[in-house]
Amino acid sequence: MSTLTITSSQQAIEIENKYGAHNYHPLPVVLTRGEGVHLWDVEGKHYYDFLSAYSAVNQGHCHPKIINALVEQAQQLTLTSRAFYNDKLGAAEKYICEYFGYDKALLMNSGAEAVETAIKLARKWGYLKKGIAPNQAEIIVVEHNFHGRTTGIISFSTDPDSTKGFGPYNPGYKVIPYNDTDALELALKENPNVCAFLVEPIQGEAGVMVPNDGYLAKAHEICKQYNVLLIADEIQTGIGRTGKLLASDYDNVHADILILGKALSGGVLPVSVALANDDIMLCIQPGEHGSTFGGNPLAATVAIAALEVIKEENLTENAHTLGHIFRERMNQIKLERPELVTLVRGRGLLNAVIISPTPDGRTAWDVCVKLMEKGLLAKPTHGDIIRFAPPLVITEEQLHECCDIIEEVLMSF
Ligand code: IF1
Repeated sequence: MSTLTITSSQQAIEIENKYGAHNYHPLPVVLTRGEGVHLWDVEGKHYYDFLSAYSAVNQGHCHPKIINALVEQAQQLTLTSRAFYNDKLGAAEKYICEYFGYDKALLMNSGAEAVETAIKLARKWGYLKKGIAPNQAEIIVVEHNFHGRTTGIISFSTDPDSTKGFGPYNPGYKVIPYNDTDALELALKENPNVCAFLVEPIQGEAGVMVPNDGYLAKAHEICKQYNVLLIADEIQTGIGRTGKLLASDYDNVHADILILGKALSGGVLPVSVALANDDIMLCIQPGEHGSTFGGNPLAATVAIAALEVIKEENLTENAHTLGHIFRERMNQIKLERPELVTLVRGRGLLNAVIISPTPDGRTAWDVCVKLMEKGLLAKPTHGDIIRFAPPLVITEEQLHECCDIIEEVLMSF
């Protein structure tokens, strides 16, 4: 059985179509190399990356410092399981805890695993510390949430594509509107069994839904009033993406449980983490939770390097500054084409542009295909929304070049 060498994009697409599950509908581009904000396809065509693998590549593709850390550790020790200690996990836990201001870290792999970990921590805390009766703990979530794709997590999704045909669903969740603290207060007032409120400080998949200033702060106040934990899912919004280290920082909120993933490794391998203080984290005792690869020395080493890059290269500040420039440029286009570009929103370099279908039925997907032809990669979501999220290493000059491409394409619709 010979190993396959891909020599053309068409060949790659056909092979994937034949042998791969059809759980995605990718843009027809086959990438083979990435560096910083740059991507190249199999035919050598260059693209600017404006998705960053859904904000996993904040540090830019194949960042040399992160790759060097990966390669060096990979030649020394990659996995011990947690049956034994290793010399890298503690260092990473300490670094991450001090970086974000928590007592303890529980490292996992995918974002969904860290979300499930946070749910288990909150429930355990609810039983042991809040005195909720066994198996009665409830968690409040919001409409249009996205927290991952496990059967547990989709149990509280409001997106039919994420839930249809995957039942039965787990009990123990109540959905309220996003950006509505009255609804949250009512939910907590009427139900003493609520252990936590799980929310994205800015909703990514829903289309970069930015809540009112002060929403998260008010929500946290209400949670404290009713002895309920605030769980912030910053897997997509965290680690500099929105122009602050965390999107929660816009409201000066320090969540009781903080969930990170994606850019925690700079897109090099899956690393995620749930962070909490001792009164919550120590509710889970030895043998009650874990994972084969969670906290492996390779992931631990890469996570430290990925977080060092964010600080050393001032990527959070860059995202804040360039985010304003990007939205200004997009709003210029909106002024000229209000019937096509109906809304621009976002924070830092997590932005979305809402595209109305053209009279001849062309949609955000068609815009993204044209952008791809012009050398810029972005992905539509929910039909009419294009998320624009380049790596945070993008320069002002590159940003303007990319805005020129977006402008040229939108003005041609
Ligand atoms: C897909 C979406 C983005 C996330 C937040 C948890 C997770 C994610 C806020 C789970 C993951 C990814 C999943 C990926 C596409 C992408 C995505 F479109 F699905 F919703 F970014 F918006 N919390 N988001 O954004 O983390 O288990 O994937 O590591 O499933 O298609 P994961």
